[in-house]
Amino acid sequence: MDFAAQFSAYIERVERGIDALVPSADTRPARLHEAMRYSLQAGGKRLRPVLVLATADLFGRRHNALPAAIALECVHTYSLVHDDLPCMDNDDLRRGRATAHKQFDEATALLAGDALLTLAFQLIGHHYAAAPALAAALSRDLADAAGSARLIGGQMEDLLAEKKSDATPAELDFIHLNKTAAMIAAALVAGGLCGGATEADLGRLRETGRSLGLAFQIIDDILDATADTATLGKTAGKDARAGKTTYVKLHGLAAARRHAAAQSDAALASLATLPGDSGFLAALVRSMAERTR
Ligand code: GRG
Repeated sequence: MDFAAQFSAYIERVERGIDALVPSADTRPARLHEAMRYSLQAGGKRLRPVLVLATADLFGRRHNALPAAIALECVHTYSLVHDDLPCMDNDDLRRGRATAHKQFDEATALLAGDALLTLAFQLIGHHYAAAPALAAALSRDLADAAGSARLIGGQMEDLLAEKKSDATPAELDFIHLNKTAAMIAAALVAGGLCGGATEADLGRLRETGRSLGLAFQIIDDILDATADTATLGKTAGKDARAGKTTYVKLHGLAAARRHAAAQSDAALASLATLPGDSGFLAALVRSMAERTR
Protein backbone atom coordinates (compact mmCIF):
# COMPACT_ATOMS: atom_id res chain seq x y z
CA MET A 1 0.00 0.00 0.00
CA ASP A 2 1.38 3.45 -0.82
CA PHE A 3 1.66 6.18 1.80
CA ALA A 4 -1.55 8.03 0.82
CA ALA A 5 -3.66 4.86 0.89
CA GLN A 6 -2.16 3.75 4.20
CA PHE A 7 -2.68 7.21 5.70
CA SER A 8 -6.36 7.24 4.60
CA ALA A 9 -6.84 3.77 6.08
CA TYR A 10 -5.47 4.99 9.44
CA ILE A 11 -7.64 8.14 9.29
CA GLU A 12 -10.71 5.98 8.64
CA ARG A 13 -9.88 3.85 11.68
CA VAL A 14 -9.54 7.02 13.76
CA GLU A 15 -12.87 8.47 12.55
CA ARG A 16 -14.67 5.18 13.22
CA GLY A 17 -12.95 4.95 16.60
CA ILE A 18 -14.12 8.43 17.60
CA ASP A 19 -17.67 7.59 16.59
CA ALA A 20 -17.65 4.31 18.52
CA LEU A 21 -15.75 5.36 21.66
CA VAL A 22 -17.12 8.84 22.40
CA PRO A 23 -20.58 8.95 24.01
CA SER A 24 -23.32 9.51 21.43
CA ALA A 25 -24.67 13.03 20.94
CA ASP A 26 -27.99 12.12 22.57
CA THR A 27 -26.34 10.89 25.80
CA ARG A 28 -27.62 13.07 28.64
CA PRO A 29 -26.70 15.93 28.88
CA ALA A 30 -26.98 16.06 25.11
CA ARG A 31 -25.60 19.58 24.79
CA LEU A 32 -22.30 18.54 26.40
CA HIS A 33 -21.88 15.39 24.30
CA GLU A 34 -22.85 17.30 21.15
CA ALA A 35 -20.11 19.85 21.93
CA MET A 36 -17.52 17.12 22.55
CA ARG A 37 -18.37 15.45 19.24
CA TYR A 38 -18.59 18.77 17.42
CA SER A 39 -14.98 19.59 18.28
CA LEU A 40 -13.63 16.08 17.79
CA GLN A 41 -15.44 15.45 14.53
CA ALA A 42 -14.45 18.74 12.92
CA GLY A 43 -11.58 16.90 11.30
CA GLY A 44 -8.03 18.01 11.92
CA LYS A 45 -4.94 16.28 10.66
CA ARG A 46 -5.22 13.40 13.16
CA LEU A 47 -1.45 13.36 13.44
CA ARG A 48 -1.35 12.13 17.03
CA PRO A 49 -3.80 9.18 16.74
CA VAL A 50 -2.23 8.09 13.43
CA LEU A 51 1.18 8.14 15.15
CA VAL A 52 -0.23 5.89 17.89
CA LEU A 53 -1.68 3.37 15.42
CA ALA A 54 1.30 3.31 13.06
CA THR A 55 3.81 2.95 15.89
CA ALA A 56 1.81 0.09 17.43
CA ASP A 57 1.83 -1.61 14.01
CA LEU A 58 5.60 -1.11 13.75
CA PHE A 59 6.09 -3.10 16.95
CA GLY A 60 3.57 -5.81 16.11
CA ARG A 61 0.36 -4.44 17.63
CA ARG A 62 0.38 -6.62 20.77
CA HIS A 63 -2.71 -4.74 22.07
CA ASN A 64 -5.44 -2.85 20.18
CA ALA A 65 -4.06 0.69 20.03
CA LEU A 66 -7.31 2.36 18.92
CA PRO A 67 -8.58 3.39 22.40
CA ALA A 68 -5.13 4.86 23.18
CA ALA A 69 -5.15 6.69 19.83
CA ILE A 70 -8.58 8.21 20.55
CA ALA A 71 -7.45 9.11 24.08
CA LEU A 72 -4.55 11.12 22.61
CA GLU A 73 -6.90 12.89 20.18
CA CYS A 74 -9.30 13.69 23.06
CA VAL A 75 -6.54 15.38 25.08
CA HIS A 76 -5.28 17.24 22.00
CA THR A 77 -8.80 18.42 21.12
CA TYR A 78 -9.51 19.56 24.69
CA SER A 79 -6.35 21.67 24.55
CA LEU A 80 -7.53 23.29 21.31
CA VAL A 81 -11.03 23.97 22.71
CA HIS A 82 -9.57 25.63 25.82
CA ASP A 83 -6.87 27.46 23.84
CA ASP A 84 -9.58 29.07 21.68
CA LEU A 85 -11.54 30.44 24.67
CA PRO A 86 -11.78 34.23 25.09
CA CYS A 87 -9.57 34.06 28.23
CA MET A 88 -6.76 32.48 26.17
CA ASP A 89 -6.33 32.89 22.40
CA ASN A 90 -9.88 34.14 21.81
CA ASP A 91 -10.37 32.62 18.38
CA ASP A 92 -13.53 32.14 16.31
CA LEU A 93 -12.29 29.53 13.85
CA ARG A 94 -10.80 26.06 14.38
CA ARG A 95 -10.53 23.13 11.99
CA GLY A 96 -12.49 25.16 9.46
CA ARG A 97 -15.47 25.59 11.78
CA ALA A 98 -16.72 27.99 14.43
CA THR A 99 -14.83 27.32 17.67
CA ALA A 100 -16.74 25.43 20.36
CA HIS A 101 -17.53 28.53 22.46
CA LYS A 102 -18.86 30.33 19.35
CA GLN A 103 -20.99 27.36 18.27
CA PHE A 104 -22.25 26.65 21.80
CA ASP A 105 -21.22 29.05 24.59
CA GLU A 106 -18.21 29.56 26.82
CA ALA A 107 -19.40 27.43 29.72
CA THR A 108 -20.29 24.53 27.41
CA ALA A 109 -16.90 24.76 25.65
CA LEU A 110 -15.11 24.78 28.99
CA LEU A 111 -17.04 21.71 30.17
CA ALA A 112 -16.63 19.91 26.82
CA GLY A 113 -12.86 20.43 27.10
CA ASP A 114 -12.89 19.13 30.69
CA ALA A 115 -14.96 16.14 29.62
CA LEU A 116 -12.66 15.31 26.68
CA LEU A 117 -9.65 15.35 28.99
CA THR A 118 -11.43 13.09 31.46
CA LEU A 119 -12.70 10.78 28.71
CA ALA A 120 -9.12 10.10 27.64
CA PHE A 121 -8.36 8.48 30.98
CA GLN A 122 -11.72 6.68 31.05
CA LEU A 123 -10.87 5.11 27.69
CA ILE A 124 -7.50 3.91 28.92
CA GLY A 125 -8.91 2.62 32.23
CA HIS A 126 -11.79 0.74 30.61
CA HIS A 127 -10.19 -0.60 27.43
CA TYR A 128 -6.90 -1.81 28.92
CA ALA A 129 -8.35 -3.17 32.18
CA ALA A 130 -7.23 -6.67 31.21
CA ALA A 131 -3.63 -5.43 30.86
CA PRO A 132 -3.13 -3.41 34.06
CA ALA A 133 0.59 -2.72 33.52
CA LEU A 134 -0.16 -1.30 30.07
CA ALA A 135 -3.09 0.77 31.42
CA ALA A 136 -0.84 2.19 34.15
CA ALA A 137 1.97 3.01 31.69
CA LEU A 138 -0.42 4.63 29.18
CA SER A 139 -2.12 6.73 31.88
CA ARG A 140 1.15 7.76 33.48
CA ASP A 141 2.76 8.76 30.22
CA LEU A 142 -0.26 10.68 28.93
CA ALA A 143 -0.77 12.43 32.28
CA ASP A 144 2.92 13.43 32.30
CA ALA A 145 2.71 14.81 28.75
CA ALA A 146 -0.54 16.69 29.40
CA GLY A 147 0.31 17.92 32.90
CA SER A 148 1.49 21.11 34.53
CA ALA A 149 5.14 20.65 33.59
CA ARG A 150 4.49 19.79 29.92
CA LEU A 151 1.38 20.69 27.83
CA ILE A 152 -0.28 22.94 30.40
CA GLY A 153 3.09 24.33 31.55
CA GLY A 154 4.02 25.11 27.94
CA GLN A 155 0.70 26.87 27.46
CA MET A 156 1.24 28.88 30.69
CA GLU A 157 4.69 30.03 29.55
CA ASP A 158 3.26 30.81 26.11
CA LEU A 159 0.64 33.08 27.67
CA LEU A 160 3.31 34.75 29.84
CA ALA A 161 5.60 35.20 26.81
CA GLU A 162 2.79 36.94 24.91
CA LYS A 163 2.80 39.70 27.50
CA LYS A 164 6.39 40.64 26.61
CA SER A 165 7.85 41.10 23.15
CA ASP A 166 11.36 39.89 24.01
CA ALA A 167 11.02 36.18 24.77
CA THR A 168 14.40 34.46 24.38
CA PRO A 169 15.21 31.47 22.14
CA ALA A 170 15.55 29.34 25.31
CA GLU A 171 12.06 30.38 26.47
CA LEU A 172 10.68 29.61 23.03
CA ASP A 173 12.30 26.16 23.07
CA PHE A 174 10.70 25.44 26.46
CA ILE A 175 7.29 26.42 25.06
CA HIS A 176 7.66 24.33 21.90
CA LEU A 177 9.03 21.28 23.68
CA ASN A 178 6.20 21.26 26.18
CA LYS A 179 3.19 22.73 24.39
CA THR A 180 3.74 20.83 21.16
CA ALA A 181 6.44 18.14 21.27
CA ALA A 182 5.30 16.49 24.52
CA MET A 183 1.97 15.31 23.05
CA ILE A 184 3.61 14.18 19.81
CA ALA A 185 6.18 12.17 21.76
CA ALA A 186 3.38 10.78 23.95
CA ALA A 187 1.59 9.55 20.82
CA LEU A 188 4.67 7.66 19.63
CA VAL A 189 5.26 6.23 23.10
CA ALA A 190 1.59 5.17 23.48
CA GLY A 191 1.90 3.29 20.18
CA GLY A 192 5.15 1.72 21.36
CA LEU A 193 3.54 0.65 24.64
CA CYS A 194 0.58 -0.96 22.83
CA GLY A 195 2.97 -2.68 20.42
CA GLY A 196 5.22 -4.01 23.20
CA ALA A 197 8.32 -1.86 22.53
CA THR A 198 11.35 -2.26 24.82
CA GLU A 199 12.43 0.54 27.19
CA ALA A 200 15.30 1.34 24.82
CA ASP A 201 12.91 1.68 21.88
CA LEU A 202 10.52 3.80 23.97
CA GLY A 203 13.48 6.15 24.54
CA ARG A 204 14.10 6.29 20.79
CA LEU A 205 10.41 7.03 20.19
CA ARG A 206 10.58 9.89 22.71
CA GLU A 207 13.62 11.27 20.90
CA THR A 208 11.78 11.04 17.56
CA GLY A 209 8.79 12.85 19.07
CA ARG A 210 10.96 15.64 20.41
CA SER A 211 12.43 16.37 16.97
CA LEU A 212 9.17 15.86 15.10
CA GLY A 213 7.39 18.11 17.62
CA LEU A 214 9.92 20.91 17.21
CA ALA A 215 9.72 20.66 13.42
CA PHE A 216 5.92 20.63 13.61
CA GLN A 217 5.78 23.78 15.73
CA ILE A 218 8.29 25.72 13.62
CA ILE A 219 6.24 24.83 10.54
CA ASP A 220 3.11 25.95 12.41
CA ASP A 221 4.78 29.34 12.97
CA ILE A 222 5.85 29.51 9.31
CA LEU A 223 2.32 28.70 8.14
CA ASP A 224 0.83 31.29 10.50
CA ALA A 225 3.08 33.86 8.81
CA THR A 226 2.64 32.71 5.21
CA ALA A 227 -0.64 30.79 4.67
CA ASP A 228 -4.22 32.07 4.53
CA THR A 229 -7.09 31.48 6.94
CA ALA A 230 -9.14 29.40 4.47
CA THR A 231 -6.26 26.96 3.90
CA LEU A 232 -5.36 26.69 7.58
CA GLY A 233 -8.95 26.39 8.84
CA LYS A 234 -7.88 28.69 11.69
CA THR A 235 -7.09 32.40 11.80
CA ALA A 236 -3.80 33.11 9.99
CA GLY A 237 -1.33 35.89 10.78
CA LYS A 238 -2.20 36.01 14.49
CA ASP A 239 1.40 35.80 15.73
CA ALA A 240 2.61 38.89 13.86
CA ARG A 241 -0.50 40.89 14.80
CA ALA A 242 0.03 40.00 18.47
CA GLY A 243 3.77 40.80 18.23
CA LYS A 244 4.35 37.26 19.47
CA THR A 245 7.88 35.85 19.61
CA THR A 246 8.09 32.87 17.23
CA TYR A 247 10.88 31.14 15.32
CA VAL A 248 9.96 33.29 12.33
CA LYS A 249 10.19 36.53 14.33
CA LEU A 250 13.46 35.53 16.05
CA HIS A 251 15.30 34.02 13.12
CA GLY A 252 13.46 35.04 9.93
CA LEU A 253 11.59 32.81 7.48
CA ALA A 254 14.60 31.28 5.73
CA ALA A 255 16.32 30.26 8.98
CA ALA A 256 13.02 28.97 10.41
CA ARG A 257 12.67 26.75 7.32
CA ARG A 258 16.24 25.47 7.83
CA HIS A 259 15.56 24.76 11.53
CA ALA A 260 12.38 22.86 10.65
CA ALA A 261 14.21 20.80 8.02
CA ALA A 262 17.01 20.01 10.48
CA GLN A 263 14.51 18.83 13.11
CA SER A 264 12.64 16.71 10.54
CA ASP A 265 15.96 15.14 9.52
CA ALA A 266 16.73 14.43 13.18
CA ALA A 267 13.31 12.75 13.56
CA LEU A 268 14.04 10.61 10.48
CA ALA A 269 17.46 9.67 11.86
CA SER A 270 16.04 8.50 15.18
CA LEU A 271 13.23 6.61 13.41
CA ALA A 272 15.89 4.77 11.41
CA THR A 273 17.31 3.36 14.68
CA LEU A 274 14.03 1.54 15.43
CA PRO A 275 13.57 -2.12 14.56
CA GLY A 276 11.22 -3.09 11.72
CA ASP A 277 10.00 -1.17 8.70
CA SER A 278 9.46 2.43 9.75
CA GLY A 279 8.79 3.50 6.13
CA PHE A 280 5.25 4.72 6.84
CA LEU A 281 6.34 6.78 9.86
CA ALA A 282 9.23 8.26 7.86
CA ALA A 283 6.83 9.22 5.06
CA LEU A 284 4.52 10.77 7.68
CA VAL A 285 7.40 12.86 9.07
CA ARG A 286 8.22 14.01 5.52
CA SER A 287 4.57 14.83 4.77
CA MET A 288 4.37 16.94 7.96
CA ALA A 289 7.52 18.80 6.84
CA GLU A 290 5.80 19.62 3.54
CA ARG A 291 2.34 20.36 4.92
CA THR A 292 0.42 23.44 3.86
CA ARG A 293 -2.10 23.50 6.75
C1 GRG B 1 -5.18 24.92 26.86
C2 GRG B 1 -3.78 23.25 28.14
C3 GRG B 1 -4.00 24.05 26.92
C4 GRG B 1 -3.12 23.92 25.94
C5 GRG B 1 -3.26 24.56 24.65
C6 GRG B 1 -2.74 23.08 21.67
C7 GRG B 1 -2.43 24.34 22.40
C8 GRG B 1 -2.05 24.26 23.83
C9 GRG B 1 -2.54 25.51 21.80
C10 GRG B 1 -3.00 25.69 20.38
C11 GRG B 1 -2.08 26.57 19.65
C12 GRG B 1 -0.84 25.90 19.20
C13 GRG B 1 -0.11 26.51 18.06
C14 GRG B 1 -0.38 24.83 19.81
C15 GRG B 1 0.85 24.12 19.44
C16 GRG B 1 0.49 22.75 19.08
C17 GRG B 1 -0.24 22.77 17.80
C18 GRG B 1 0.50 23.17 16.57
C19 GRG B 1 -1.51 22.42 17.81
C20 GRG B 1 -2.31 22.27 16.60
O1 GRG B 1 -2.16 20.92 16.21
P1 GRG B 1 -2.60 20.43 14.80
O2 GRG B 1 -2.08 21.37 13.74
O3 GRG B 1 -4.19 20.61 14.90
O4 GRG B 1 -2.25 18.99 14.67
P2 GRG B 1 -5.34 19.73 14.19
O5 GRG B 1 -6.55 20.63 14.26
O6 GRG B 1 -4.90 19.43 12.78
O7 GRG B 1 -5.49 18.51 15.04
